[in-house]
Amino acid sequence: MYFKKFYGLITTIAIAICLISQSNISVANASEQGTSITNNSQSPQHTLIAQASTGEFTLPPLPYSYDALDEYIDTETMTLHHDKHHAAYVKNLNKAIALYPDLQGQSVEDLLLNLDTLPEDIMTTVQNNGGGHANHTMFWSIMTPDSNGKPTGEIAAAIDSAFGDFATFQTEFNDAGKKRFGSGWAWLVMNDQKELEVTSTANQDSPLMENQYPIMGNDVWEHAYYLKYRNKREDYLNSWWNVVNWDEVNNRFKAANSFFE
Ligand code: MN3
Repeated sequence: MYFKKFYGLITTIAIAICLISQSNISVANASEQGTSITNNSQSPQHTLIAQASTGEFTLPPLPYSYDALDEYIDTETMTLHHDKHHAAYVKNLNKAIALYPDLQGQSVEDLLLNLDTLPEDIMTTVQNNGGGHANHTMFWSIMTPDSNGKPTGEIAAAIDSAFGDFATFQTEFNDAGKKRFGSGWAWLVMNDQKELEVTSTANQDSPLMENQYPIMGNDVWEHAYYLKYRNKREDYLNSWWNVVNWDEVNNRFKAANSFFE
């Protein structure tokens, strides 16, 4: 009996230590991953996507479990999408960067903003895989199982002001995703006039390539939805609003404003 209690206590302590050290690890990774776009150390989520000290980009862990969004995005899709597709973009980006030590230390955002200055033999690889890394890092962060379903805070007012109301914005955003032929993304971006726009890009092209800041984007590659929604991209686009993390979209809206200051 005594030993059972003792053993139980030791297990509890061990689990607690594990949890504490895990949270330390994620904080360490977050700060290692980059410097803040806004220079606001209290907002670690709007960081640039930086290389680790080893000169490599790393696959960020999902900020929730693989099955957290299951009602709208199934567990198998989330697992393959993160662990295989996103991981491949990171791996291929690293392979390209490894050829040019001068590029070590640059963030993904910097690489994408200055694509045309890169060595020609890696330009397309960085466009596709740097874009893939930036787009997916954004994508995981702007989803949550605890979505409140509609915009809050400053982005709510900015959407109303730019598009009339949330429903009109949703329709425009969904249309951008629906009409994207083949693979790509639907976006809400801020342009360099600090105006909000709905756009769409092909493949893994980032809005940063057009000097637009990606505030939120939905992945309309078939790999993002086909297992659950099959060919019905429109159903996926409509469902996706149930998992949007408006707190993080607000963080990105602030980062967008700082980006063009
Ligand atoms: Mn994808």
